[in-house]
Amino acid sequence: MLAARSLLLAFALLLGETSAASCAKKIRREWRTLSTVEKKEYIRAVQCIVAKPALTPDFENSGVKSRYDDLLYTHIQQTFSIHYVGHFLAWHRYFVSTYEDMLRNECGYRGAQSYWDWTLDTPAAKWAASPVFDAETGFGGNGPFVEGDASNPFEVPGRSGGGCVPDGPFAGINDFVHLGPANGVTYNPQCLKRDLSPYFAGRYLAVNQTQVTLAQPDFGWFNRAVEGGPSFEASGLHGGGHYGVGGTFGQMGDLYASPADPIFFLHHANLDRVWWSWQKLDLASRLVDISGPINLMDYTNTLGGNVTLAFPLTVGVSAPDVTVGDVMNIADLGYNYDKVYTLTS
Ligand SMILES: *[C@@H]1O[C@H](CO)[C@@H](O)[C@H](O)[C@H]1NC(C)=O
Ligand SMILES: *[C@@H]1O[C@H](CO)[C@@H](O)[C@H](O)[C@H]1NC(C)=O
Ligand SMILES: [Cu+2]
Repeated sequence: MLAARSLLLAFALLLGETSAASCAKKIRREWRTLSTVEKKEYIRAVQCIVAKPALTPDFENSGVKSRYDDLLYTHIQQTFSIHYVGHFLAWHRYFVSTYEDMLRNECGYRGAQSYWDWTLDTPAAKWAASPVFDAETGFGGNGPFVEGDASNPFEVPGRSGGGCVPDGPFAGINDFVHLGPANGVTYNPQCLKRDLSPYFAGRYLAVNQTQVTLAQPDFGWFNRAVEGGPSFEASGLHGGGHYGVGGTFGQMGDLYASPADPIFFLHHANLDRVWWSWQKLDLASRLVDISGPINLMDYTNTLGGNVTLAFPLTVGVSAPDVTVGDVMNIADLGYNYDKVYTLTS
């Protein structure tokens, strides 16, 4: 009798906990603070999304094979309308949140999207040893060195790899990536490649760069600090992560096809966290502060006006269309961060 009662009690507690957990806000945490079990569970969910059939309607020789490709495809298709524009951060916030929901709703993942605080992996000498690149509890590491060409304008300074990722959960899969490079959307099987640049990461992802970014007075300047300019020299935090991981030959260095590397989502979660950190410095006004070009790099508004809260965002087949205003507050997207950056001086 006693045993039966305590069993019932245990069951009631379990039920209570389950329903509380499913409506509680998702708390995003830094990759290295997850337990080994949590890391493996995240990777399992990524592999599940990579294996699920696509929802994008089929087209001639389509490379869009999986739910993962649905997201990669919409990013490729929209490349020049979602970068170097006022809604860059808003679009990528919604994109990462959509991925987080897919991992949870379609693959049974119970955690939140994880972020990668790359400041912890600088200076340059520490970069390649980041826990994110761990073969057992991360995403695998650098590819073997591939000779470059110093006269190539896309030769990323300090690049050190370029070949297929040799270890970790995505190694040895010759068709891990189906789309790209660049704007290619027909089936093109490729391995996952990395071309780490410790130099680049050390220069653009250290705490000093985060501080310069957080110190910007309004959204327009903040956004430009995050995105940087179109040259390696003018990079900001965004380029720091992309070229620090992808270099010249890795998918992360490809403006179109960068979401092909699952690390993309941890990098962009941290950029989102930088934005949220900046918003929290003056939340009431920064929940509605948005500006910046509608057209690529039209910072002087000669081709069009500024992006507003009413500006539409789409991530294709994976989630409903929304507006910039719908994603200004991360509470409305059902997640939060365990920690934010603070402005130290
Ligand atoms: C931050 O520090 C790095 C490494 O010393 C340096 O290369 C970079 O220029 C600095 N950036 C800023 C914005 O001060
Ligand atoms: C766009 O927004 C910026 C920053 O708020 C402002 O300086 C600029 O005048 C605006 N441009 C137009 C065309 O309204
Ligand atoms: Cu992007």
